[in-house]
Amino acid sequence: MSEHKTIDVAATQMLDRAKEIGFLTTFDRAKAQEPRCTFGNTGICCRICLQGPCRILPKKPGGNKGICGAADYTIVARNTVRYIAGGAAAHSDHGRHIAETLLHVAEGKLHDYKVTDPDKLVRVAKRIGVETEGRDVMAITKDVASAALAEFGRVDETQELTWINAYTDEKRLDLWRKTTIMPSGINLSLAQLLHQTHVGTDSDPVNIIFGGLKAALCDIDGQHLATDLSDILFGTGVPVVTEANLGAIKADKVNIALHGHNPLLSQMVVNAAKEMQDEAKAAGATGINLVGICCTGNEVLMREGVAIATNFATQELAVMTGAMDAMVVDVQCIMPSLRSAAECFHTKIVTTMPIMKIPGSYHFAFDEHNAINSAKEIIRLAIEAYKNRDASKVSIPEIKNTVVAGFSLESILNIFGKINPENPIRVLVDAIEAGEIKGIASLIGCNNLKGTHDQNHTAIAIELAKNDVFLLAGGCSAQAHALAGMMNGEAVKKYAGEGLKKFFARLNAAAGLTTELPLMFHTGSCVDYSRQQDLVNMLAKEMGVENHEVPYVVSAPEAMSEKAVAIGSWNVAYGNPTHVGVIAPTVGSQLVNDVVTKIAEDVFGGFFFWEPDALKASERLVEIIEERNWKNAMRKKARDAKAAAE
Ligand code: NFS
Ligand code: SF4
Repeated sequence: MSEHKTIDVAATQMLDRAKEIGFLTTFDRAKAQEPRCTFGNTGICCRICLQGPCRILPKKPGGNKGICGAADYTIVARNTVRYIAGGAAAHSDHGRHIAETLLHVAEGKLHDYKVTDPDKLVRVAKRIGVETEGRDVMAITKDVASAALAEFGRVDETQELTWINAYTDEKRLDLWRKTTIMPSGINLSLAQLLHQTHVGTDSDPVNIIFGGLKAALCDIDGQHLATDLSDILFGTGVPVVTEANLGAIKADKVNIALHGHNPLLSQMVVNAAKEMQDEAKAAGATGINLVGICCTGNEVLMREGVAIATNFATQELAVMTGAMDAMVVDVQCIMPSLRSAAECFHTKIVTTMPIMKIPGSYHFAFDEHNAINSAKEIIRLAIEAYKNRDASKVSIPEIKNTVVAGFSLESILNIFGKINPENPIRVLVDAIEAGEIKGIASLIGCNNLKGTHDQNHTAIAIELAKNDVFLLAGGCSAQAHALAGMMNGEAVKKYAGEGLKKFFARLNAAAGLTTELPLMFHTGSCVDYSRQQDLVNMLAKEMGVENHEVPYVVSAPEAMSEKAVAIGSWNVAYGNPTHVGVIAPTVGSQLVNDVVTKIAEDVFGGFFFWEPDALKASERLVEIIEERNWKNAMRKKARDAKAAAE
């Protein structure tokens, strides 16, 4: 644990507050975990069967293997891919929930949801091979939702997942087929992976990793359909201006934080809040103020411009303001400690999903059949809690920054289309080929208190921008930039290199927005990273190169969750160099570590690298981009020379 807890000034103020009232936050708990156990830290502790834990003790006779004989490479590989299984399960189950809801909309069973973006519905339908000509919206919706649900239960191994097939180029698909990582069904691959890693099943580390990559492709499949169907249900993001940081919490309003990942409920709360301002006024407040935390926050930011309160590591600190009346949570990345934080104040923590409860907190079973009323009930709980708010305990840091967000792939292409209407993606390719920008980076992932909160997110963004790298961002990483005041036009002036500045000047002149474009384009929540990959796929096609030749890199400076491992893994399978800012628990086996950091590149063109130092990581990311550009230039030269000779 580093000496400085966070770079966020508002969070620092709230940490002082927590200290005053004697509340131990996640930052204190992170410290309490030091020193870490080396076995666990490097991945060589196995608890897969009840004979364990078995630890690798190389020098002890009989200790260099587990009791069953599993070597370090088997143990490390198994542990790693089980993270992927957990992450892919979380993402795809989120997608399944959305798909089920969309199907029920098509069947006329739900009244509070509708198809908000029929154009996207048609685009998705065409892409996945659903007939659209002359059919009505609900018939198409039903087929699209059914196709999504079919991804989960498919057991015929001669078939393949629909979504990744529809969005990935044939060469990459063939590579996945050849390496046996092409999945047929999501549930099947995840069950198989748990089977494969059961005691006494697979001990071949490479085979285990390929099983893990298969699950990782299920992750992107589940992610992609979650994004597509959420856009269909709630609308596809367009640029919005809002604000971020704890200063977005308002002393005179009923404050409700939307936290977790699933937009099904949070979108309803947004809709209901619009109608319920008077109820809040009747209770003495000036209205209802919604703020977002983690990826539920990103969902409602993208579509509704809801302000960001904070990101993962600092979620408890939103309660410390004393002005948070309710925190409505759904699934994933919600700290169980929120309830004890809430006990120091009047805050109501409201859990809403059957698989996510916190002992002692308030559970309100959210019912999609009665969604708006459910949302209203939840808002009423917040209004009731507001009446119990102790004004003497309110202390909101006066810190907030302007944020420009809402960059779905559609809205990015729409902006490029203002410059080149026939071929929007060409704008990015031209900028790369002219050397105006070097390439593209996605800044993604979580918070991880093995380092200083948000420090490396922002430091890497600054370095890459300085080097003329065009930035996309999502998840808690995007929130880190937003909290720090870097997701706006001012940040372009402050941090962008000369080429990137020129690129932005052209975009701003053409875009016709009422605001300047931000330093990084926020594509949404972590479940939305298919937006990034779709863009890269388009780039590859337009540049006439393969996926792994695009000057594109990914950085997750504070990766934490199992979902992050799954995301990183499919990025590698797609050919993307992927930086992780924490040392991964693969280092306990030289062999496994070499496979994911070196051999992966020979097979897929993508690879992982671990680098906790922001400057070193940035240097390497820029080098990788430059190397790809150089190789592309060489290939072009060779092609031109050949053409001239013919
Ligand atoms: Ni992603 Fe978003 Fe945040 Fe990490 Fe958690 S909220 S889905 S997992 S911590 S970025
Ligand atoms: Fe030990 Fe093998 Fe059981 Fe793992 S699977 S806990 S290495 S006996």
